[in-house]
Order: sequence, then C-alpha cells, then structure tokens
Amino acid sequence: LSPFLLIALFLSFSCSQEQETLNDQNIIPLPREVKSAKGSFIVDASTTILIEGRGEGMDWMGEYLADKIGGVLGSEISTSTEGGNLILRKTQGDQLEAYNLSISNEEIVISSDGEPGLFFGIQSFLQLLPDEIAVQRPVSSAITIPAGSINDQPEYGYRGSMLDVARHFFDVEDVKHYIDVMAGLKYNYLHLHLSDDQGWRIEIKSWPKLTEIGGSTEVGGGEGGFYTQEEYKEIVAYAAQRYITVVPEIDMPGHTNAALASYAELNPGVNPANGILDSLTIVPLDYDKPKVNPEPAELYTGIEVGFSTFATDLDLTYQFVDDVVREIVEMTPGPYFHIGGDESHVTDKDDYIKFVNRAQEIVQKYGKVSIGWDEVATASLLPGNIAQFWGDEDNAVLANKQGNKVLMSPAKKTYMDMQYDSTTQLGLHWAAYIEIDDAYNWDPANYVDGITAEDIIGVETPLWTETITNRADIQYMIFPRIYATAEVAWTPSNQRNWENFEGRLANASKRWEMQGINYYKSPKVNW
Ligand code: TNX
Repeated sequence: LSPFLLIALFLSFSCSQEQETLNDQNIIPLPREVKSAKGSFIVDASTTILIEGRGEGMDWMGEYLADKIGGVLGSEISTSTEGGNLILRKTQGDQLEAYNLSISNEEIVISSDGEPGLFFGIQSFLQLLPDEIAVQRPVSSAITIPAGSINDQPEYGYRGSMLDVARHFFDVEDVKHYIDVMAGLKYNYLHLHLSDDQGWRIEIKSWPKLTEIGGSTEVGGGEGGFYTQEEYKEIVAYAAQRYITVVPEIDMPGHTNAALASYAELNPGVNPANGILDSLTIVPLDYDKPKVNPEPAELYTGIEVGFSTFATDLDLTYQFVDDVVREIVEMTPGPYFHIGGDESHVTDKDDYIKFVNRAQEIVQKYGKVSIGWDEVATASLLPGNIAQFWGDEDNAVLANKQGNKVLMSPAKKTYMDMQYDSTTQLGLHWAAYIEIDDAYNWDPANYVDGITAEDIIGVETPLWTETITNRADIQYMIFPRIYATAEVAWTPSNQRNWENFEGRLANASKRWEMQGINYYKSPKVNW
C-alpha cells in the first residue's frame, strides 16, 4: 500500500460524519428556519467562490471563506467576481443582518442586504462543514452538503460580550482569540472594560502616566500591561473585519483607583483653586468639602469594589475626561462610548449625578452615544443613551421612564465570572451559581417587570476577570456559556428549547476538543 492510498482510504472513511439531510443540529445560535430539500452540493477543488456585489469587506470575506474551506479540503479554492458556484451575494435593501443560505445541486448561495448578514451566513455555513474546519485539518477532497435552505435574522440588534482587561490584562492575541469565538456565534459588539481600580489599559497621549503607572500592575500584583494606541486600533480593525464593533469603557467616577494613583490631582481633596497638587499652595481654608490630599492613591491589586472616586468638583477632572474621551473616540469608529458609572459608593449622590451628566455631555460632544451601568439611570440620561442593566431593576425602570433603552446583562444569567456551582475553582458567586442551563433559560423581554422587548437594545454577557489570569481560564468560564447567551440574543425565545440546545452544544464540543479548548464539561450536557 502506498502512503498515498492510505491517505485516500483514511479520507474516504472519515467522511461518515457528514449530514444526510440539512438540519439545525450543528448550528448555534439556532436559525429562524431550516428547510431540507432533495439533492446535495459537493464542495471540492473545483468549487469557486463568486463575489456578487460591491462592498468594502467583500473581498476579504471571500478569502476568509476560501481559506476555511481550503483547510478541510486540503486544496486551495479560488474566488472570482465573474463566475462561480459558491456565491456571496449582496442584495439591495436594509436588512443588513438577515441572511439566506440556499444549497442546491448546482450552487450554494449566501445572500444578504448587508455584509454583516453575509458574514453571519458564512458562520452558519461553516458549521455545516466537517468539524475539522475548526483546526484547518484536511478531511476529504469532496465534501457533500445536503440541499436545503436557511432563513435567518437576529432577534436583537445588540449582541455583545464584555472582556475585563483591567483586573487582569490580556494581550492583543488573547483579545483576537476572544473576538474569533464571538464572531463564530454572530455576536456584533465587543465591550472592552479598559480601566478599573487595578489597572488602566489604554494609552492616552495627553496623560501618559495613566499607563506608565496605572497600567503597571493588576489583581494579584502581576505586571499588568496596556494597549498602545496602535494596538487598540489593531483590535478595533480585527473586530471590524468580523463585523464586531468595539465599545470602549472608561469606568468613572468610581472604579478609578488606577487613574488616581497615576495623577494625584484627580483625587478629591486637591487644591480646587488651581487643580494642582502642590504642598506649598494647597489648603484653601474656605473650601468646605474635600480634605487636602497630597498623595496620589496607592496602586491597588485586591478585588474590593466601591472605594475610589474622582474629584467631581474640579474643572481638571472634566478636562481629564474630555481628553480621554477625545483620544479614544478618535480611534473608535463605533457609535458607543461606555462611561461605566457603577458602584460609585464613595461619591456623594449629588456629585455622582452631576458627574454622570457632564460625562454624557462630553461623550455626546465627540459624537458618541453613552452606555453606562444601570446606576447611571439615577442621573438625567441624554436622549438615546443606554443603561446596561446588571442587577437593579429600579434603575432599569428609571431608564425606561426617561425614554432610554436598556442593554440586558443580568448578573444572575449573563455574568461569566460567576461560578458554575460550588465546586468551580475559578470565579466568584456573589450574584449566583450559573450552570449552562441557567445561562440559557431566560428571556430578556420578560426578565425585569415593566421592561419589554421594545425597551431593550440587546443582550451582553460580561467576563469580569478578578480571578481569571490567562487564556485557558477565559475559555473555562466562557465555554459553554457564551454559546447560551449568543442564542438568547439571536433566537426568538419561543423558538428556543433547552433539550435541543443541549444536543447542539454537545455537537459543538467536538470542535472544542480538536482545538484544545479548556471548556467546562457541565454535567447538564450529554457531551
Ligand atoms: C460587579 S457588575 C462589578 C464589577 C465586578 C463584578 C464581579 C458591575 C457593573 N460591577 O466591578 O468585577 O461585580 O462579578
């Protein structure tokens, strides 16, 4: 037997996993409609991707698809703008996220009015291909795809995940890995929690000590780190190419210890006459509130919350916020800027409101819409701004009363730093233990009394990282829960069903195994 024959034999046997009829059993999030038909399409070296319709990302998308398919075929396939039988068709219209995938004997057509929809259609298509696609391992020179069609569109327009890079720093490659996971699940917003008490993670040229000092450590005292502006742009571009919009967060006025350690003058108690720390010029005796504080805050590497605040009555503070927002906005094409606003327990209530109102104005001045954690609803939200619900139902209702929409991130359902159960080694459990079925079984449209589907822009699943130090840890906490929230956000709740999801999750895990992903093998799933 020649080695060539052996390989051919191996390849022909390993085709057995291919589906016989088109069905939804490998697709997460569950599509609206999957119909099977007679026949099948064979993907092989002669398959050509036809790019129909112009658009900025069309060529890249064609190459992306060609690359993935080439990986399992073991041969390159080509793209063309003139002819082909695997068609990426951009159509006229404004349903930018809806797509149709249709498979016949002659051709496969992925069509959408928008590039995002085409990309989502590609994601569904990739899930129909052999699992080896996950590792680009050749399985067969001819892959059979059963005929049929998928019609699909998302329930919510904002489907996000947050990565806390402040408590522990994660480098650009880790963030790209996170983006890849999100992209496969049709998420479209990546919220980066760029600052907190333990670290400042984004270079601000006008305030260089933020990263020099504030970026120099992390929870547990490790060396921390930060993204240069070039690196941040690289993340934004990598995400954008996958139709994911970055939402940068600078958390304030609380959760600011790293900034307060970098610049003493931002601390409450500095001379309000000149905003500058100077032991010879301070001590204005008629200044009633803050005490003089001649020292910058100490760097903090613990995991308490709620102990830090900006000085909300100094002009300098707003100059600072203005500079930070301006520099980040210049690098951020998306519509949103997240101002944090959570757990400002040591900020006087009136000061908090004043601060949030001014921060929103600054963000608006630079052309962005503010998102804030739900406490911001206790201030006056500007029209169009968004409150991110994480636990206080009154705040969600307050936002709604002001005519503002809510982004749903209930801690008890979507917080991926929560432990799965009492035996989980990583994570916290202040909100709940969240098993995979808990993360799946809830409906954003009836979770908070008085907040219905129209009041919600979408769903976001955050990963806080007090206890998460490396990529394997990230994987353990997000696999499989990031799959559950993907479906909560994409698929109408009346179409969702735990038993069905559980089966699809087990199927998906074959790819995780091949990729060496450190996932949580929940006893709730028959892996
Ligand atoms: C609460 S949720 C926080 C974060 C912590 C998280 C830990 C929210 C807006 N604030 O600062 O990291 O709990 O689970």
